[in-house]
Amino acid sequence: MERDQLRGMVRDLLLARRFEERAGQAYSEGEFGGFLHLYPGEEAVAVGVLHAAEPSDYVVSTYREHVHALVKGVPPGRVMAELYGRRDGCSGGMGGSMHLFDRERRFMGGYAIVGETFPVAIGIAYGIVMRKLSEAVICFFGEGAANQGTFHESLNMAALWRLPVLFVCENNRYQIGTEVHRQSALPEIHKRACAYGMPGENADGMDVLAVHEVAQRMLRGIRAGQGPQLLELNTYRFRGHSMADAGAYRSRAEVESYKRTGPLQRVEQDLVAPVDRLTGSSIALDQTTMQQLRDEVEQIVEAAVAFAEASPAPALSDAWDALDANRRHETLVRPEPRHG
Ligand SMILES: Cc1ncc(C[n+]2csc(CCOP(=O)(O)OP(=O)(O)O)c2C)c(N)n1
Ligand SMILES: [Mg+2]
Repeated sequence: MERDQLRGMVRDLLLARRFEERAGQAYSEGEFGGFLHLYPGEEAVAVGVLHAAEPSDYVVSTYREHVHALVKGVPPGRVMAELYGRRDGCSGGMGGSMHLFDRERRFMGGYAIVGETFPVAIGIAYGIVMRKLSEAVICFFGEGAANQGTFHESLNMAALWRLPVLFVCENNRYQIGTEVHRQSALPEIHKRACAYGMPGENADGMDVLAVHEVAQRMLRGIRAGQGPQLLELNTYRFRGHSMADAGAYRSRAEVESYKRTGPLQRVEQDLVAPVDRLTGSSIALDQTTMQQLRDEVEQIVEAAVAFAEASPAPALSDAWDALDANRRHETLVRPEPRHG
Protein backbone atom coordinates (compact mmCIF):
# COMPACT_ATOMS: atom_id res chain seq x y z
CA MET A 1 0.00 0.00 0.00
CA GLU A 2 1.20 3.50 -0.83
CA ARG A 3 1.59 6.04 1.96
CA ASP A 4 -0.91 8.37 0.26
CA GLN A 5 -3.51 5.63 0.17
CA LEU A 6 -3.01 4.93 3.85
CA ARG A 7 -3.24 8.64 4.59
CA GLY A 8 -6.53 8.82 2.68
CA MET A 9 -7.98 5.94 4.66
CA VAL A 10 -6.98 7.43 8.00
CA ARG A 11 -8.36 10.79 6.94
CA ASP A 12 -11.69 9.18 6.08
CA LEU A 13 -11.79 7.36 9.44
CA LEU A 14 -11.30 10.68 11.19
CA LEU A 15 -13.80 12.44 8.93
CA ALA A 16 -16.37 9.72 9.59
CA ARG A 17 -16.00 10.04 13.35
CA ARG A 18 -16.10 13.83 13.38
CA PHE A 19 -18.99 14.11 10.92
CA GLU A 20 -21.15 11.79 13.00
CA GLU A 21 -20.30 13.45 16.31
CA ARG A 22 -21.15 16.85 14.84
CA ALA A 23 -24.41 15.56 13.34
CA GLY A 24 -25.36 14.13 16.74
CA GLN A 25 -24.62 17.47 18.38
CA ALA A 26 -26.72 19.42 15.85
CA TYR A 27 -29.59 16.95 16.31
CA SER A 28 -29.42 17.29 20.11
CA GLU A 29 -29.56 21.06 19.72
CA GLY A 30 -32.76 20.71 17.70
CA GLU A 31 -31.24 21.82 14.39
CA PHE A 32 -33.04 19.01 12.55
CA GLY A 33 -35.42 16.16 13.32
CA GLY A 34 -36.40 12.71 12.10
CA PHE A 35 -34.45 9.57 12.89
CA LEU A 36 -30.67 9.61 13.24
CA HIS A 37 -28.56 6.43 13.39
CA LEU A 38 -24.88 7.13 13.91
CA TYR A 39 -21.80 5.10 12.95
CA PRO A 40 -19.03 5.68 15.57
CA GLY A 41 -17.20 2.43 16.21
CA GLU A 42 -18.00 0.98 12.78
CA GLU A 43 -15.92 3.34 10.60
CA ALA A 44 -13.32 0.77 9.55
CA VAL A 45 -16.04 -1.20 7.76
CA ALA A 46 -17.16 1.54 5.37
CA VAL A 47 -13.69 3.01 4.96
CA GLY A 48 -11.87 -0.30 4.41
CA VAL A 49 -14.44 -1.66 1.94
CA LEU A 50 -15.02 1.54 0.00
CA HIS A 51 -11.33 2.31 -0.40
CA ALA A 52 -11.24 -1.00 -2.27
CA ALA A 53 -14.12 0.11 -4.52
CA GLU A 54 -13.78 1.66 -7.96
CA PRO A 55 -15.75 4.83 -8.82
CA SER A 56 -17.71 2.63 -11.25
CA ASP A 57 -18.88 0.30 -8.45
CA TYR A 58 -22.33 0.86 -6.96
CA VAL A 59 -23.21 1.03 -3.27
CA VAL A 60 -26.49 0.35 -1.50
CA SER A 61 -26.78 0.72 2.24
CA THR A 62 -29.11 0.93 5.23
CA TYR A 63 -30.36 3.79 7.38
CA ARG A 64 -26.91 3.95 9.05
CA GLU A 65 -25.33 5.17 5.86
CA HIS A 66 -23.87 8.66 6.18
CA VAL A 67 -20.29 7.38 6.22
CA HIS A 68 -20.81 5.08 3.22
CA ALA A 69 -22.03 8.09 1.25
CA LEU A 70 -19.12 10.27 2.37
CA VAL A 71 -16.47 7.68 1.52
CA LYS A 72 -18.12 7.01 -1.85
CA GLY A 73 -17.50 10.67 -2.59
CA VAL A 74 -20.77 12.45 -1.83
CA PRO A 75 -19.67 15.93 -0.69
CA PRO A 76 -19.95 16.33 3.11
CA GLY A 77 -21.97 19.55 2.73
CA ARG A 78 -24.58 17.76 0.63
CA VAL A 79 -24.83 14.92 3.16
CA MET A 80 -25.16 17.34 6.09
CA ALA A 81 -27.71 19.45 4.19
CA GLU A 82 -29.77 16.30 3.65
CA LEU A 83 -29.74 15.56 7.39
CA TYR A 84 -30.96 19.13 7.91
CA GLY A 85 -33.71 18.54 5.31
CA ARG A 86 -32.46 21.35 3.09
CA ARG A 87 -32.74 21.91 -0.65
CA ASP A 88 -29.00 21.41 -1.31
CA GLY A 89 -29.04 18.00 0.35
CA CYS A 90 -28.09 15.07 -1.87
CA SER A 91 -31.77 14.03 -1.99
CA GLY A 92 -33.04 17.59 -2.29
CA GLY A 93 -33.84 17.69 1.42
CA MET A 94 -36.74 15.31 0.94
CA GLY A 95 -35.13 12.12 2.23
CA GLY A 96 -33.29 13.01 5.41
CA SER A 97 -30.77 10.89 7.26
CA MET A 98 -32.06 7.49 6.16
CA HIS A 99 -32.51 8.28 2.46
CA LEU A 100 -29.26 9.66 1.10
CA PHE A 101 -28.91 9.18 -2.65
CA ASP A 102 -26.40 10.28 -5.29
CA ARG A 103 -26.76 8.71 -8.69
CA GLU A 104 -23.65 10.43 -10.07
CA ARG A 105 -21.41 8.86 -7.40
CA ARG A 106 -23.31 5.58 -7.74
CA PHE A 107 -24.47 5.79 -4.16
CA MET A 108 -27.82 4.13 -4.75
CA GLY A 109 -29.44 4.86 -1.47
CA GLY A 110 -29.83 4.37 2.18
CA TYR A 111 -32.93 2.26 2.94
CA ALA A 112 -34.95 2.35 6.14
CA ILE A 113 -36.60 -1.05 5.85
CA VAL A 114 -34.46 -3.87 7.23
CA GLY A 115 -33.63 -6.20 4.32
CA GLU A 116 -34.72 -3.70 1.67
CA THR A 117 -31.21 -3.33 0.27
CA PHE A 118 -30.85 -6.87 -1.10
CA PRO A 119 -33.36 -6.77 -3.98
CA VAL A 120 -32.13 -3.31 -4.95
CA ALA A 121 -28.55 -4.57 -5.09
CA ILE A 122 -29.32 -7.59 -7.24
CA GLY A 123 -31.43 -5.49 -9.59
CA ILE A 124 -28.50 -3.16 -10.23
CA ALA A 125 -26.17 -6.16 -10.58
CA TYR A 126 -28.49 -7.76 -13.12
CA GLY A 127 -28.24 -4.55 -15.16
CA ILE A 128 -24.43 -4.81 -15.06
CA VAL A 129 -24.55 -8.40 -16.33
CA MET A 130 -26.97 -7.47 -19.11
CA ARG A 131 -24.56 -4.76 -20.26
CA LYS A 132 -21.54 -7.09 -19.87
CA LEU A 133 -19.59 -4.63 -17.70
CA SER A 134 -16.91 -5.42 -15.13
CA GLU A 135 -18.47 -3.46 -12.29
CA ALA A 136 -19.57 -4.56 -8.84
CA VAL A 137 -22.37 -3.72 -6.42
CA ILE A 138 -21.52 -3.44 -2.73
CA CYS A 139 -24.51 -4.19 -0.54
CA PHE A 140 -24.13 -3.22 3.13
CA PHE A 141 -26.53 -4.67 5.71
CA GLY A 142 -26.77 -5.30 9.43
CA GLU A 143 -26.73 -8.81 10.87
CA GLY A 144 -30.38 -8.27 11.84
CA ALA A 145 -31.28 -8.24 8.14
CA ALA A 146 -29.84 -11.72 7.60
CA ASN A 147 -33.06 -13.29 8.89
CA GLN A 148 -35.31 -11.42 6.52
CA GLY A 149 -36.76 -13.34 3.58
CA THR A 150 -35.20 -10.91 1.13
CA PHE A 151 -31.71 -12.00 2.28
CA HIS A 152 -32.31 -15.64 1.36
CA GLU A 153 -34.18 -14.92 -1.85
CA SER A 154 -31.63 -12.39 -3.07
CA LEU A 155 -28.52 -14.41 -2.23
CA ASN A 156 -29.99 -17.44 -3.93
CA MET A 157 -30.83 -15.45 -7.05
CA ALA A 158 -27.46 -13.67 -7.03
CA ALA A 159 -25.60 -16.99 -6.94
CA LEU A 160 -27.86 -18.64 -9.51
CA TRP A 161 -27.31 -15.81 -11.99
CA ARG A 162 -23.68 -15.13 -10.95
CA LEU A 163 -24.47 -11.51 -10.19
CA PRO A 164 -21.54 -9.22 -9.30
CA VAL A 165 -22.46 -8.37 -5.70
CA LEU A 166 -20.34 -8.14 -2.58
CA PHE A 167 -22.74 -8.61 0.34
CA VAL A 168 -21.16 -6.92 3.35
CA CYS A 169 -22.62 -7.77 6.75
CA GLU A 170 -21.84 -5.11 9.34
CA ASN A 171 -22.16 -7.35 12.37
CA ASN A 172 -22.29 -4.97 15.34
CA ARG A 173 -23.86 -7.68 17.53
CA TYR A 174 -27.14 -5.84 18.16
CA GLN A 175 -30.44 -5.32 16.39
CA ILE A 176 -31.65 -2.32 18.35
CA GLY A 177 -31.61 -3.93 21.84
CA THR A 178 -31.51 -7.62 20.90
CA GLU A 179 -28.17 -9.37 20.92
CA VAL A 180 -27.39 -11.49 17.88
CA HIS A 181 -27.39 -14.89 19.60
CA ARG A 182 -31.00 -14.25 20.74
CA GLN A 183 -32.13 -13.57 17.20
CA SER A 184 -30.03 -15.82 14.95
CA ALA A 185 -29.79 -19.61 15.03
CA LEU A 186 -26.44 -19.18 13.29
CA PRO A 187 -24.92 -15.90 14.49
CA GLU A 188 -21.83 -16.23 12.26
CA ILE A 189 -23.50 -14.79 9.20
CA HIS A 190 -20.70 -15.57 6.71
CA LYS A 191 -21.25 -19.30 7.27
CA ARG A 192 -24.60 -18.99 5.54
CA ALA A 193 -22.83 -18.41 2.23
CA CYS A 194 -22.47 -22.16 1.70
CA ALA A 195 -26.26 -22.45 1.54
CA TYR A 196 -26.12 -20.49 -1.71
CA GLY A 197 -22.92 -21.96 -3.07
CA MET A 198 -20.96 -18.74 -2.77
CA PRO A 199 -17.71 -17.92 -0.94
CA GLY A 200 -18.12 -16.42 2.53
CA GLU A 201 -15.45 -14.92 4.77
CA ASN A 202 -15.21 -12.88 7.90
CA ALA A 203 -12.67 -10.39 9.15
CA ASP A 204 -12.01 -8.03 12.03
CA GLY A 205 -14.21 -5.04 11.24
CA MET A 206 -12.25 -2.84 13.65
CA ASP A 207 -9.05 -3.18 11.61
CA VAL A 208 -9.24 -0.95 8.55
CA LEU A 209 -6.28 -2.55 6.81
CA ALA A 210 -7.62 -6.07 7.29
CA VAL A 211 -11.00 -4.96 5.95
CA HIS A 212 -9.41 -3.27 2.95
CA GLU A 213 -7.30 -6.31 2.09
CA VAL A 214 -10.15 -8.82 2.12
CA ALA A 215 -12.59 -6.48 0.34
CA GLN A 216 -10.08 -5.74 -2.40
CA ARG A 217 -9.49 -9.41 -3.06
CA MET A 218 -13.19 -10.25 -3.10
CA LEU A 219 -14.14 -7.30 -5.29
CA ARG A 220 -11.49 -8.18 -7.86
CA GLY A 221 -12.97 -11.66 -8.16
CA ILE A 222 -16.49 -10.31 -8.41
CA ARG A 223 -15.61 -7.80 -11.14
CA ALA A 224 -13.84 -10.61 -13.02
CA GLY A 225 -17.15 -12.47 -13.25
CA GLN A 226 -16.71 -15.02 -10.47
CA GLY A 227 -20.16 -14.34 -9.01
CA PRO A 228 -21.31 -12.96 -5.64
CA GLN A 229 -19.52 -13.28 -2.29
CA LEU A 230 -20.48 -12.70 1.33
CA LEU A 231 -18.22 -10.80 3.71
CA GLU A 232 -18.99 -10.52 7.42
CA LEU A 233 -17.16 -7.83 9.37
CA ASN A 234 -17.27 -7.96 13.15
CA THR A 235 -17.70 -4.54 14.64
CA TYR A 236 -19.55 -2.63 17.37
CA ARG A 237 -21.45 0.61 17.64
CA PHE A 238 -20.37 2.89 20.46
CA ARG A 239 -23.63 4.83 20.65
CA GLY A 240 -27.26 3.79 20.96
CA HIS A 241 -29.11 2.30 18.02
CA SER A 242 -30.46 5.77 17.21
CA MET A 243 -30.59 9.09 19.03
CA ALA A 244 -33.76 7.83 20.75
CA ASP A 245 -31.94 4.87 22.33
CA ALA A 246 -30.09 5.20 25.63
CA GLY A 247 -28.64 1.69 25.19
CA ALA A 248 -29.53 0.38 28.67
CA TYR A 249 -29.27 -3.26 27.46
CA ARG A 250 -25.45 -3.13 27.28
CA SER A 251 -23.09 -2.85 30.22
CA ARG A 252 -20.76 0.10 30.47
CA ALA A 253 -17.85 -2.36 30.75
CA GLU A 254 -18.77 -3.97 27.44
CA VAL A 255 -18.99 -0.64 25.60
CA GLU A 256 -15.73 0.59 27.14
CA SER A 257 -13.87 -2.57 26.19
CA TYR A 258 -14.81 -2.10 22.54
CA LYS A 259 -13.90 1.57 22.67
CA ARG A 260 -10.42 0.69 23.86
CA THR A 261 -9.86 -1.37 20.72
CA GLY A 262 -11.91 0.75 18.30
CA PRO A 263 -10.85 1.56 14.74
CA LEU A 264 -9.17 4.85 15.58
CA GLN A 265 -7.29 3.32 18.52
CA ARG A 266 -6.05 0.64 16.16
CA VAL A 267 -4.80 3.26 13.78
CA GLU A 268 -2.92 5.00 16.57
CA GLN A 269 -1.34 1.74 17.69
CA ASP A 270 -0.60 0.23 14.31
CA LEU A 271 0.26 3.18 12.17
CA VAL A 272 1.78 5.75 14.45
CA ALA A 273 3.80 3.53 16.75
CA PRO A 274 7.54 3.44 15.92
CA VAL A 275 7.42 -0.28 15.17
CA ASP A 276 4.74 -0.69 12.58
CA ARG A 277 3.60 -4.29 12.26
CA LEU A 278 1.48 -3.70 9.18
CA THR A 279 3.03 -1.20 6.87
CA GLY A 280 6.70 -0.70 7.70
CA SER A 281 8.05 2.57 9.02
CA SER A 282 8.49 4.10 5.55
CA ILE A 283 4.75 4.73 5.18
CA ALA A 284 3.75 4.96 8.84
CA LEU A 285 1.95 8.16 9.79
CA ASP A 286 3.55 10.32 12.44
CA GLN A 287 1.77 12.38 15.08
CA THR A 288 2.21 15.60 13.11
CA THR A 289 0.43 14.06 10.12
CA MET A 290 -2.34 12.77 12.37
CA GLN A 291 -2.86 16.24 13.82
CA GLN A 292 -2.90 17.77 10.33
CA LEU A 293 -5.58 15.28 9.33
CA ARG A 294 -7.64 16.04 12.44
CA ASP A 295 -7.46 19.77 11.68
CA GLU A 296 -8.40 19.12 8.06
CA VAL A 297 -11.52 17.09 8.91
CA GLU A 298 -12.59 19.62 11.54
CA GLN A 299 -12.62 22.29 8.84
CA ILE A 300 -14.45 20.05 6.37
CA VAL A 301 -17.18 19.21 8.89
CA GLU A 302 -17.67 22.80 10.05
CA ALA A 303 -17.89 23.90 6.40
CA ALA A 304 -20.50 21.17 5.85
CA VAL A 305 -22.58 22.49 8.76
CA ALA A 306 -22.31 26.06 7.48
CA PHE A 307 -23.35 24.87 4.00
CA ALA A 308 -26.37 23.04 5.44
CA GLU A 309 -27.43 25.99 7.58
CA ALA A 310 -27.23 28.38 4.62
CA SER A 311 -29.36 26.16 2.39
CA PRO A 312 -33.12 26.89 2.21
CA ALA A 313 -35.86 24.35 2.96
CA PRO A 314 -37.31 22.71 -0.16
CA ALA A 315 -40.47 24.23 -1.61
CA LEU A 316 -43.63 22.17 -2.08
CA SER A 317 -43.13 22.39 -5.84
CA ASP A 318 -39.69 20.71 -5.46
CA ALA A 319 -41.45 17.57 -4.22
CA TRP A 320 -43.70 17.68 -7.25
CA ASP A 321 -40.76 18.09 -9.64
CA ALA A 322 -38.93 15.17 -8.02
CA LEU A 323 -41.63 12.68 -8.96
CA ASP A 324 -40.05 10.45 -11.57
CA ALA A 325 -43.42 9.64 -13.13
CA ASN A 326 -43.88 13.33 -13.76
CA ARG A 327 -40.57 13.68 -15.50
CA ARG A 328 -41.03 10.62 -17.66
CA HIS A 329 -44.67 10.79 -18.69
CA GLU A 330 -45.93 14.19 -17.65
CA THR A 331 -49.30 12.53 -17.12
CA LEU A 332 -49.91 13.94 -13.69
CA VAL A 333 -51.44 17.34 -13.29
CA ARG A 334 -49.75 19.86 -11.05
CA PRO A 335 -52.25 20.92 -8.39
CA GLU A 336 -53.36 24.52 -8.31
CA PRO A 337 -51.72 26.43 -5.47
CA ARG A 338 -54.10 26.72 -2.55
CA HIS A 339 -55.11 30.15 -1.41
CA GLY A 340 -56.32 31.25 2.00
C1 LIG B 1 -38.75 -4.82 7.99
C2 LIG B 1 -38.39 -4.01 9.21
N1 LIG B 1 -38.67 -4.52 10.43
C3 LIG B 1 -38.35 -3.81 11.54
C4 LIG B 1 -37.78 -2.57 11.43
C5 LIG B 1 -37.41 -1.79 12.70
N2 LIG B 1 -35.96 -1.82 12.85
C6 LIG B 1 -35.20 -0.76 12.48
S1 LIG B 1 -33.60 -1.05 12.71
C7 LIG B 1 -33.85 -2.60 13.31
C8 LIG B 1 -32.70 -3.47 13.75
C9 LIG B 1 -31.78 -3.81 12.64
O1 LIG B 1 -30.56 -4.32 13.16
P1 LIG B 1 -29.32 -4.60 12.23
O2 LIG B 1 -29.80 -5.13 10.91
O3 LIG B 1 -28.36 -5.44 12.98
O4 LIG B 1 -28.71 -3.15 11.93
P2 LIG B 1 -27.95 -2.11 12.88
O5 LIG B 1 -28.96 -1.12 13.32
O6 LIG B 1 -27.35 -2.88 13.99
O7 LIG B 1 -26.92 -1.46 12.02
C10 LIG B 1 -35.20 -2.87 13.34
C11 LIG B 1 -35.79 -4.13 13.84
C12 LIG B 1 -37.53 -2.06 10.15
N3 LIG B 1 -36.95 -0.86 9.95
N4 LIG B 1 -37.83 -2.80 9.05
MG1 LIG C 1 -26.74 -4.89 14.13
